[in-house]
Amino acid sequence: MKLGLVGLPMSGKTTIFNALTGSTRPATMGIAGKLDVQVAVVDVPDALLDTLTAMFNPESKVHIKITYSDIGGLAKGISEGGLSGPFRNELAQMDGFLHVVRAFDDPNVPHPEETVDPQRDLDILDGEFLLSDLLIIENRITKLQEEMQRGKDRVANAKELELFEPLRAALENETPLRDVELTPAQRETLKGYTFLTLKPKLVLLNTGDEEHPVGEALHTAGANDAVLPIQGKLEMEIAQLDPEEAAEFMGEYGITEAMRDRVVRQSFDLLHIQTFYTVGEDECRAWTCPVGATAQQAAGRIHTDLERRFIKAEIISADTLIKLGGLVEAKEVGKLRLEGRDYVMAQGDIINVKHNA
Ligand SMILES: Nc1nc2c(ncn2[C@@H]2O[C@H](COP(=O)(O)OP(=O)(O)OP(=O)(O)O)[C@@H](O)[C@H]2O)c(=O)[nH]1
Ligand SMILES: [Mg+2]
Repeated sequence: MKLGLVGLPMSGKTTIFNALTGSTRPATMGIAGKLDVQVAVVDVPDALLDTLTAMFNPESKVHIKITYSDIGGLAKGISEGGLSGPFRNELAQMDGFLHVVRAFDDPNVPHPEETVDPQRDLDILDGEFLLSDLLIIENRITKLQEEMQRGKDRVANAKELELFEPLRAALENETPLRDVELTPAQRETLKGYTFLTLKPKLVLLNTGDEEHPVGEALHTAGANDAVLPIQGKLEMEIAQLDPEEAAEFMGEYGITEAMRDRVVRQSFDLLHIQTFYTVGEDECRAWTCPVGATAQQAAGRIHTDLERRFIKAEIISADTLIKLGGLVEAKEVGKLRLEGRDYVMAQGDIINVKHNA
């Protein structure tokens, strides 16, 4: 899973990147318009996986991984005439955005817009993404109309135009594409375009050391945006402590859950994905699958062969297995279920795929 940190200059992207990844990247001032990317891959902390590993004592333990990219260089006006290729390519690779918005005031930290106004800043960057998508749609519509006039692919082109016209109208009304209702077939057509406003977005409101109630800082966000208030600098300091010190520090500041864990949880929700496990003496591993995925589709996440040759799957929830103490015990009391290909996976299921040779 790839998450991109975006935001206006000096909003705290690099600080939060360090907090999320435990990196110690210096907070140097980026240059507006110059793409600057730093990447780190981190294991998703997972208490259930830890317990399963303690039970099975396998040779290896594999966490779900998240790739965080600190994407510097976005700024006001950058989409005029279209976002440049390197920016779009970078942004297009992301599964979702963590949009950092500055709510902290600090006389030592210059603000590109002079004053602190989180709602304005959120709207500025959202506007840039809307404009960038709009330009792509307008170009496409022009091209489709030209082709139709020449009599090329009339039916297919008419269908695409039918899809794109309302999308253009939505963007002109400042509605991101993620808020437009689309059929699965339409989503499929749009996949090739990597529209930025179609990607899930979590707003990280960087409040600094003070409390800024979300409702006060962001009055129009919230209708469709998920917002997480965080104390960027403090979280970066916590990420650099050892676990014991970190717990003590968090206690002092009344922080009950580290930002890293909150961001992961909310990102999973936003991307509609969930966790499942495979266990054994060789390996205990956490995987992701879309919410609603069937057992056969989950098998495909492990290996395409397992999906093709799928017969049945043994399923038990990790919680139940841990309570019962092991697979043998679970089998004895009939809790290890045999499920067919259409079984819908639940969060925290353990799967053992039975397949054709
Ligand atoms: N007071 C205060 N300062 C912060 C906080 N978070 C970040 N800063 C400071 O704000 C400045 C900018 O932070 P960065 O994390 O570098 O911001 P950025 O968005 O990566 O900036 P660019 O890369 O230039 O776009 C740094 O001096 C940080 O120390 C915070 O929570 N409180
Ligand atoms: Mg930076």
